[in-house]
Amino acid sequence: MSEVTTLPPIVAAIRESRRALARLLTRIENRAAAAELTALYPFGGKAHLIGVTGAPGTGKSSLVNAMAKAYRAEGKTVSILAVDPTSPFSGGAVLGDRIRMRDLHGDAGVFIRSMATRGNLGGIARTTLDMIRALDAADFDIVLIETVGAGQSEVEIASAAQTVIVVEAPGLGDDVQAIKAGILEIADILVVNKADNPGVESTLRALRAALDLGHRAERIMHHGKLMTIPAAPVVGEDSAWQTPIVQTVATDGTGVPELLAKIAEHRTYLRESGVQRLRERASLSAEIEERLRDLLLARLIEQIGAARLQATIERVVERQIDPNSAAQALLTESRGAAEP
Ligand SMILES: Nc1nc2c(ncn2[C@@H]2O[C@H](COP(=O)(O)OP(=O)(O)OP(=O)(O)O)[C@@H](O)[C@H]2O)c(=O)[nH]1
Ligand SMILES: [Mg+2]
Repeated sequence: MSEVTTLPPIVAAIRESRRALARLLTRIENRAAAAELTALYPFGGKAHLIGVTGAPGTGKSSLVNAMAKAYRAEGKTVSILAVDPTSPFSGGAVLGDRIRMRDLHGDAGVFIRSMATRGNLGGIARTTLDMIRALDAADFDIVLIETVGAGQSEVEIASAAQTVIVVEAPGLGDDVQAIKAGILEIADILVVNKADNPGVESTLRALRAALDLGHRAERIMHHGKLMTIPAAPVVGEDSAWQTPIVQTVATDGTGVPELLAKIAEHRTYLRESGVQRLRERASLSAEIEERLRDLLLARLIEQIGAARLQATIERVVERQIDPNSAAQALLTESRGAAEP
């Protein structure tokens, strides 16, 4: 391909070699890939980013697996990023990978990566964003991001995607898990998986009732903040997206073609309504703000110096000064220190 010669080396490398891609993802996990991320950013934006989240054991890994197979049958390339912030050493990602290795192993059109999570949850969310950007620039048609929907940060990870699928299953308890966890709000598509199990009807009823109560504003979760962005510019009365509920049996692929059809519909909706742009803008602006906050804080702490910071903390502990005055004083002093 003549196009390849014009690509930055890192982009050419990750498009040509899975090993180069894997190594880049490791550097991203280690926060040692700033230059590469800068180089590859302009080459993303083509993949469809699909988040799959839900309570433990609902069948997310099995579903992601079935979706990957169905996309492969359509001739699309697929990458899977499994993030499990709840358990670094057990369950989730590892079990999911085992299922995938059995079903998808040896297919060059599929790339699988699970994220060994470390650090704080906000850091994980940002690393996930960077990894998604790398997979996007590596030119996959589909990027599937799987995470356990157990808390806010997991919700954040899922909503780094363009289309968010919340997976529910009957028989995991008396209540619908997604309603309890508060992740229904971010669902673009709801899946009731394990539709072969008893209790499907009551799960469907509970979800429909919850959806009826929900409002229509576009909401996204980003870096710990639930942001409400303006609803889609409405062309016709019924052009706003109605969250569909799809029933699946991930283990045998039942309902997966219907799910893929809904995902495709959602992508069209995102583009034609302008919602995709709105979401991107909102989440990028939040990301830039957060990065700016981190940079400023690091710079400030450097200017203040560890010793002075420690001394001030001691004074607050001894109640000689209150925390707000302490922060104000440190800021003022750091300004003085920054001047030549
Ligand atoms: N009967 C039935 N079992 C299913 C279905 N989908 C998944 N399972 C089974 O449910 C169990 C959990 O499936 P996983 O795909 O690992 O679920 P998960 O949500 O990824 O689990 P965690 O990553 O641990 O949160 C496995 O034993 C699957 O074989 C389904 O549609 N029907
Ligand atoms: Mg899993």
